[in-house]
Amino acid sequence: MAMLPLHLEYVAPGRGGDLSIHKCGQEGFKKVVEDFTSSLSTYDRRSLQLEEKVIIVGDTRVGKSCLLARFMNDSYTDSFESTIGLDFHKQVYTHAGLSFTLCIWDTAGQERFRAVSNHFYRGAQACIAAFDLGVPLTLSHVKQWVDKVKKENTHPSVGEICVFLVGCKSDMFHTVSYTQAQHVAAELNAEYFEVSAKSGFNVKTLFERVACLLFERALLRQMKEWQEERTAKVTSEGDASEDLLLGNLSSGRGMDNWKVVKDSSDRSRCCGRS
Ligand SMILES: Nc1nc2c(ncn2[C@@H]2O[C@H](COP(=O)(O)OP(=O)(O)O)[C@@H](O)[C@H]2O)c(=O)[nH]1
Ligand SMILES: [Mg+2]
Repeated sequence: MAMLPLHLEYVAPGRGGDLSIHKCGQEGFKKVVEDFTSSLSTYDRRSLQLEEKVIIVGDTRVGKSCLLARFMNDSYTDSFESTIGLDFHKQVYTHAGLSFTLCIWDTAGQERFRAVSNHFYRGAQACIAAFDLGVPLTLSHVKQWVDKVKKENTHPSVGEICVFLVGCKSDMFHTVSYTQAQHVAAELNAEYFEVSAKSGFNVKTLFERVACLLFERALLRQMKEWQEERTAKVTSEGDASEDLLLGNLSSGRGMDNWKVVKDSSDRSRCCGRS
């Protein structure tokens, strides 16, 4: 029985590569998803919980909550008042009959470094490290935030966390240049996006990218579990279809085939939170 070739990993610009996880193009990835879903029973498909957690970190007032509000409600207000404590949203996508939940956590007013509870960081698969393009000091604090996120997610089963460096308020005068921010992004092995919650610039693109990467991650983990179960069961000669399925892995960068099915306010059962 062939072993699962899970050498797939997040390849960030700092490591000198294509941003895609795999190299075979979106068609190949679609085929993998379709083969995977068609191999599942209706019961398995319904019970499949593909879910990942992304957290937004960064200094206070850099624009984190406005960014999230723009993404979730397509709205913006200059005097955004967040509730004190952790804030939590989820976005559910479907793709090839599979449902995927992106859980997004915001610190909601607890940005003083020690005030954020460890519960906030744990289990995150991705981190949006935000800074204000008009306040260079907020960029210099980003590494501290990312280090903290990584420190709380060291379990080997979690894998390396995906980091997105995000320059907020791109509609305003920039005192941080694109080159400066790119330099920090490279140090962090992060992808860099400039966004504006006010105008909406790049907000959808950012979250789509996060969702695509985390969907792949969730799916690969599920497939690995699924294959391990099968490997344990099958005692006869290797199953050729498995090799074909896994040999075809590729990245889906865009969300063309995705559909948002709900912006749920149901806060139960998301990324372990109850
Ligand atoms: N011009 C501009 N101002 C923004 C933008 N996003 C946020 N702000 C301003 O920055 C303030 C702080 O934003 P907020 O999202 O609450 O920051 P947080 O503390 O990081 O969550 C807001 O009240 C807005 O006045 C943006 O995209 N453009
Ligand atoms: Mg906030």
